[in-house]
Amino acid sequence: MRRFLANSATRVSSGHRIPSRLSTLCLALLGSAALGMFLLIATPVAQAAEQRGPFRDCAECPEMVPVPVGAFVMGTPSSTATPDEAIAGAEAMPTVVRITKPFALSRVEITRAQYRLFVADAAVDPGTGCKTWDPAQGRMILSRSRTFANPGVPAGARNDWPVSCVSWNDAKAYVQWLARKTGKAYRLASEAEWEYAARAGSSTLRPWGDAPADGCEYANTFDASTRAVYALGTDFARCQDGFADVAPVGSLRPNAFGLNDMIGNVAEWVEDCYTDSYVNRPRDNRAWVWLGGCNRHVIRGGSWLSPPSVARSGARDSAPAQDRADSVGFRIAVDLDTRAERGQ
Ligand SMILES: [Ca+2]
Ligand SMILES: [Ca+2]
Repeated sequence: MRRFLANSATRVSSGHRIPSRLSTLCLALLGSAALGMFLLIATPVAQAAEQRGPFRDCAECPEMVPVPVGAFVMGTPSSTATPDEAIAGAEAMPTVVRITKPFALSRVEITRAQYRLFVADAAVDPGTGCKTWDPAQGRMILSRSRTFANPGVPAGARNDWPVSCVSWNDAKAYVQWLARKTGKAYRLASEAEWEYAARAGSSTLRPWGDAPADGCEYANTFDASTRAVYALGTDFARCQDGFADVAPVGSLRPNAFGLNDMIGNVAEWVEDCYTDSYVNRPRDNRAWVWLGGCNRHVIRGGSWLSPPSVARSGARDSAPAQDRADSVGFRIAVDLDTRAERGQ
């Protein structure tokens, strides 16, 4: 795999630059409705880690974007929801989280080409069986012959489509392989890191604001473009994102942290075990995982098939660790403090 590792730590010059300094993050700590109070927290962000721009750890490695450290409110207060967006469960428990450990996220979802490289190099069996959209039945069905290379939607084999039909176990195997190949601390993002990066300083329902109809420049969801082909009975974003189903990664505008497709395209596995509560969850970078593991893991961001009610920064989904679906993929994270410790 000499070619794979041929160009270590490539600086990406054309990517989005993280602002060198954000003056403050004003966070509304929403607490209980009984208290009915807001607490504004001014949190200086931008430490050493985000001074660097996007990078790759090898020529074939995913492009990584440093995320500024800071703090945010994880979850969505019910008061900000519209009548169509019932906020419930853990999401309705806004929790202040401090992201103090520098990390980077892949700018886009892991692509089919990147996943194919892993499958070939690690000589893993990608497995078969994937929940795919069946237009005839108008619902997801389990197709036992589908794989990441043949997920059903979209048909074809473009390398720059996000990989889908990959389980949480598959995503874990990918990051462990990449960590071995590069010697860097690659991993899945924690749920807190994911939401922090998706919000990118925003406290609205979506990174661009509250209105779904304002998001078609930023997110490939169940919009008018998709509804024209997939006649679902669900609500849709009343704008045209231009993609009936999966879009090539990075086709739409990035958020304020320079990350594309956090909302929509394919939904994304994160590290955390799933529970429908934020009570006692970690309030920092850490994933919330159980000793001995767990079966269900969290999925974030919604997909091209997601109506506005779930294509939001704070919305959560989950699935068993072995499940695959053609609307679910992943992106990856890497620790930056480890990089600094190694003098890089
Ligand atoms: Ca769409
Ligand atoms: Ca996504």
